[in-house]
Amino acid sequence: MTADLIGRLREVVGPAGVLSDPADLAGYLSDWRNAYTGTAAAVVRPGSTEEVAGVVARCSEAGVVVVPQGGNTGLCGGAVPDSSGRQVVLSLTRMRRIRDLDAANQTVTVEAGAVLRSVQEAAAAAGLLFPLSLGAEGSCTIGGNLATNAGGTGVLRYGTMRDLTLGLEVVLPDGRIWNGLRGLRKDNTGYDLKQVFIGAEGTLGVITAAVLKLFPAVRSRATAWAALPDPQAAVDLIGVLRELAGDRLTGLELMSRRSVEFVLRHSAGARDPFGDPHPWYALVELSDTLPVAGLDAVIESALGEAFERGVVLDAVVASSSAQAAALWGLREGISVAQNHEGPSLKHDVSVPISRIPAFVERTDRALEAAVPGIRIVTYGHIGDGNLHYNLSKPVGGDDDEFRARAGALARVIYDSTCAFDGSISAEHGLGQSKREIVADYKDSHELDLMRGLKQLFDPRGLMNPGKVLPGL
Ligand code: FAD
Ligand code: 2HG
Ligand code: ZN
Repeated sequence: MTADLIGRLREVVGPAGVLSDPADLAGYLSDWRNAYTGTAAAVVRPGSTEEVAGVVARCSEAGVVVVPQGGNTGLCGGAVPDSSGRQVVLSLTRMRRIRDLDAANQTVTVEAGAVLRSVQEAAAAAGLLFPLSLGAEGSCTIGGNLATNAGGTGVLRYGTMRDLTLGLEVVLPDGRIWNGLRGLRKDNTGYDLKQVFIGAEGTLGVITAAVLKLFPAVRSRATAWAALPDPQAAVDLIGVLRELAGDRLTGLELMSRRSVEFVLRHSAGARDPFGDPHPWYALVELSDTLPVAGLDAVIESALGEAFERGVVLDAVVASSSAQAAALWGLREGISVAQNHEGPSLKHDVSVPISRIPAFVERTDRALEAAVPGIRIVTYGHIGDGNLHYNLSKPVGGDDDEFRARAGALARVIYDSTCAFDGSISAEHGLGQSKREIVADYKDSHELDLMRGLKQLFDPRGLMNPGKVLPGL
């Protein structure tokens, strides 16, 4: 049956578009962290929407599961097939065209396999901005960004992928093509179907193209690194910056000392901006679409005010774009640096910003009681109330022993998140990693409606099943 299907897929995409030799498949079968590995009957690489539709239709006829995959940078195993060897990975990476850039409408229409950075560059070449920005932007794709409703470091000002999308083109689980590529900022003709596919992690259909919003280019920017005594100071800093810099506040990231220490230890050329260590750090970015002189003065005076109020212990303002990039390197380097310290248990949570200090205090206390010496690596997009509450084993600890505690430690963090009215996945999604546990933290009516949606869109359960919710 598999050989027969592979033959039919080759008719759709040509012989080079179907990989079935195990040596060619390896890169598609494990995730970025090597936390999830599966096997597949084949990897198919279509070059057009019609080819995607042909592949999905052939798989549907054969009753074979399709696992959509973009840049494979996802952090919860959503793009990795199971271990049956019967699933087909559908890689979108050949579909990377910018179909249209409409400067007057401030929109760009791109194919799902376009790498995020290439879309940012296309916008910049037209004197405009596509504002989604994240550490994996050199390899993640627009389709993956949409399917995970990616966030990143510009959400404070521009929102998540949901907020940046006007239209979608989707191949439905039976192979039909839905053309919803509308570039409209106003469209009240019933249910907003594109939003159902965004954040669905490839479980309802394959996104093949999107119309995305563009914005005026940024013409001035100021970046600073501040030392803070505790998370309460970070919350207070948001208040000071909102008061004194208004909408120019574009980015606000929080990092614990341990997160930064990992980067200083493992990233060549990384330097501590201060002589002495401090418990917490904030990375602040202001930007303006006008070439305003004096944005540095705004950030300096806001941080000066924060210093006066006892919120900031020390601060440095970047005096060149190279220095600003070095500060961002300290922040963006944390994921990679943590991988050098053994297994990185990832938890990507959000709570209301005002409750972050109490949340961190309670969660840290509970984690330290559960595993004495555990290394808590807390950092993230505090301006969005989103923290990456990652864990590394105690110094000298055993990798497997630590991995065996993963489920119990996740519960410690999620119970605390729930007690503070938060979400157990702020930006990375559920994928395989949280598909079982989510049922304990989400309203049962909400889960029922989600199951109903899955049943409606994919009654035969052939589109990336077992991601998001179990058994679907
Ligand atoms: P993949 O990993 O290939 O897939 C992710 C999910 O989307 C899977 O469920 C897959 O089935 C589905 N999918 C992919 N393409 C399609 C498609 N065309 N149609 C339907 N479903 C599809 N995420 C953030 O939100 N914010 C961050 O700041 C951030 N920083 C990161 C930093 C690093 C160093 C790394 C490694 C990851 C980071 N991520 C972040 C996570 C990841 O980059 C994002 O989730 C990204 O959006 C995934 O894109 P991708 O193309 O790699 O998707
Ligand atoms: C980030 O903000 C990403 O750096 C990745 O969302 C977080 O690796 C992580 O846990
Ligand atoms: Zn993040």
